[in-house]
Amino acid sequence: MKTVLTYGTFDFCHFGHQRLLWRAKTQGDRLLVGISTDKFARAKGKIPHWDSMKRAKAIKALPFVDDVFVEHSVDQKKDDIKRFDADLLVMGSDWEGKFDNLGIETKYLLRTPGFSSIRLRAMVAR
Ligand code: C2G
Repeated sequence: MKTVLTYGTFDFCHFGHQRLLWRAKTQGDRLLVGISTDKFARAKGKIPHWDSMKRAKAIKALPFVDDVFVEHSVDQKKDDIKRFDADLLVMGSDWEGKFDNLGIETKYLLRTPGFSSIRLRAMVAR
């Protein structure tokens, strides 16, 4: 059973997020997704339109996501890798090189152009 981990805010759960998650799932048998808390999202400079409960439910509802868990900090990955006995970490290319040397393989998949939570938030705010 190959377990894949990934993490994110996933505000609006848009196509770019879904495409990352779908590609991550194809890399293994089980995909577990860390959903940033509202507090951690703010620490990353984001003000999610959807709160963490809604963001987690939207991601959990995707058929290629096996489960979600809480991401409180960018530094919890080593503990999560042990907790879930993970084999692979997958992140979008905007994180290229940021999560190497965690003791498991890390793959960075190209971001999907044209989809951004920031732009969606601006559209909703009008
Ligand atoms: N993503 C993508 N294409 C987009 C937008 C996002 O592939 N058009 C990917 C990002 O690269 C990331 C994932 O989707 O791997 C989630 O995106 P965000 O919610 O923006 O993630 P972020 O807030 O950067 O949180 O510890 C890691 C952080 O929690 C990642």
